[in-house]
Amino acid sequence: MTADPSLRTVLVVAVALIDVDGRVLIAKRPEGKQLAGLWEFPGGKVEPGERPEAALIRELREELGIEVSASCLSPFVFASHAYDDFHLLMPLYLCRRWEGTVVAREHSALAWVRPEKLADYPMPPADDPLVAWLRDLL
Ligand code: 523
Repeated sequence: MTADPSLRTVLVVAVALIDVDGRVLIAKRPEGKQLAGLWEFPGGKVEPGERPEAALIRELREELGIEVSASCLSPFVFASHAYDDFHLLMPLYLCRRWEGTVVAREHSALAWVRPEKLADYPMPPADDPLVAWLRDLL
């Protein structure tokens, strides 16, 4: 598929938090937001002038109430998807260490899921291809 050059690009950062049992955290997008009801890798938009890792640390604090340090974030793969009105570019980071316990502050639900079970959860199209990459890695 060729990208439509007239679409603006939105940079979003996301993370696969991986617990000691190798399960991955996914979060359900709440009613009223775009793509409501789908399960995503948590994250959000990078603000102008913001470093991607700083954006992810901020989003994880706001959305899940956890503290992550930049040294614990390893870049893994890029997702790229043309939604109807913008093109999403989204690096996925891996993270195995954080402080605090995850709480759904902005999502309607959270789930810790074994990599081979991730495909059972409907996800935004940008996140879908990441599942196979994670399954191969974990
Ligand atoms: N996605 C997406 N997958 C994914 C995320 C975190 C986001 O496809 N794992 C899409 C969903 C939205 C756009 O990226 O169309 C922005 O994500 P959003 O709304 O979670 O970013 P926020 O929270 O920074 O945006 P505001 O609600 O506008 O503050």
